[in-house]
Amino acid sequence: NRRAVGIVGAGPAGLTLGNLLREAGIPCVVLERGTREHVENRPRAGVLEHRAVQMLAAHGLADRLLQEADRHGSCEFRVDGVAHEVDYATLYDGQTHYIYPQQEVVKDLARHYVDERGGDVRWSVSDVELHDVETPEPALSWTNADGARERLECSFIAGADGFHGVARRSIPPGAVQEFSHQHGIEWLSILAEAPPSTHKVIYALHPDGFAGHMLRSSTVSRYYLQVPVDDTVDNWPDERVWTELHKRLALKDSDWRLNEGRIIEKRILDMRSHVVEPMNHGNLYLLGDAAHIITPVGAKGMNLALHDAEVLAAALTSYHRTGDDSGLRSYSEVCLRRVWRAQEFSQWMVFMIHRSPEPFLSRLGQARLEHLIGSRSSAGYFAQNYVGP
Ligand code: FAS
Repeated sequence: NRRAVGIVGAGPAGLTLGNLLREAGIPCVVLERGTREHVENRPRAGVLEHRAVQMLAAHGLADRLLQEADRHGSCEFRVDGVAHEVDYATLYDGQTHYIYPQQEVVKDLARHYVDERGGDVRWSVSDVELHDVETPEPALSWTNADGARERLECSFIAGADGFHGVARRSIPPGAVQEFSHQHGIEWLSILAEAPPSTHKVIYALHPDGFAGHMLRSSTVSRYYLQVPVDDTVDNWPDERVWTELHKRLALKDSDWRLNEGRIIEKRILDMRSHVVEPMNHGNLYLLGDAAHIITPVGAKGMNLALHDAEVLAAALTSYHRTGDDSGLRSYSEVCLRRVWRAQEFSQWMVFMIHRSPEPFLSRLGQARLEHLIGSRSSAGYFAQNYVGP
């Protein structure tokens, strides 16, 4: 029997790749350390780029998303209590963002892959190991949910197991270059059962720091608060969170109010970027967070994962069908071009919406924001990168 593509990780990257390979008739098996219930209920990202939705729809994976997702064409920069709206859809051929929680994307991907296409996922595995990735006969071994050791002879291995996964760590030191950058910013990420307070994303700049009002659904909202580097969640009881959010998001001369609700998640996000080059080693291909980490500022993480999966699926399909390996040889270069562009945009945003501890840099960031608000060409650059090149 034909060797299968072994996919480690059932997040957006792994399940998209599984669906696309399954659709192309290529045997694949997904290994996931969590339960299906766990991965389908893990709140993370919430914004999908226009092109990512087009890709999912082209493969029959966006049915519920297209029915339920909100579409956003503008966002607001609130500077010292004054609102400035940027209508990025108008500036970018009417393309919009889709607001749809990541766990709903994963739920849909699992439904299509497992329930509708008979795809093979091994849930609740542990001790996954990669073998012989530098040979034409790589393999995966793991301990299954019943405690028995299993092995799969693979044609290729796809490492879609996130930043803390096993795939990247299986690459011998020195075989890839790792770029890492700490942005020197820390966010408190908050998820609350509160209906959106506006129907757009708000980036608020206040003398005491940045605050973000994101959206996830009609009943749940995500917020971000810039906190001192090395701060901890323990310093942020719910009451203090709401006081700070009300203060930083306040709008001058307006009766606008921030909705409150039960806080269901608080976590510290250290704003860092990380990129592995190349994104493959032998017959191991990394995709999604296993290959790159980006700050949530530009809402790029999940979108990059979906793009990697699309490129890798096309390359593997072409190779399995015709033996043409050009897509596999160019995989890393094609993905990294988009990854670095997203990193550059994310850095541009981080610098613009945070007050730097260094006054000179703070003023530069402010000048950048004033240019964005006042200039159509700068807003065009923002729109093109924000909605997704
Ligand atoms: P994932 O991490 O989603 O999936 C990897 C999968 O591999 C997981 O299911 C994991 O259980 C499994 N796995 C790991 N190790 C394994 C092993 N050894 N064996 C088997 N399975 C293993 N991005 C945004 O754009 N906007 C946001 O607002 C945003 N918020 C975020 C908040 C948090 C708290 C986090 C952690 C990330 C956030 N992100 C955000 C980024 C996030 O959305 C990622 O970009 C996205 O999950 C990437 O998808 P995958 O590459 O599939 O990785």
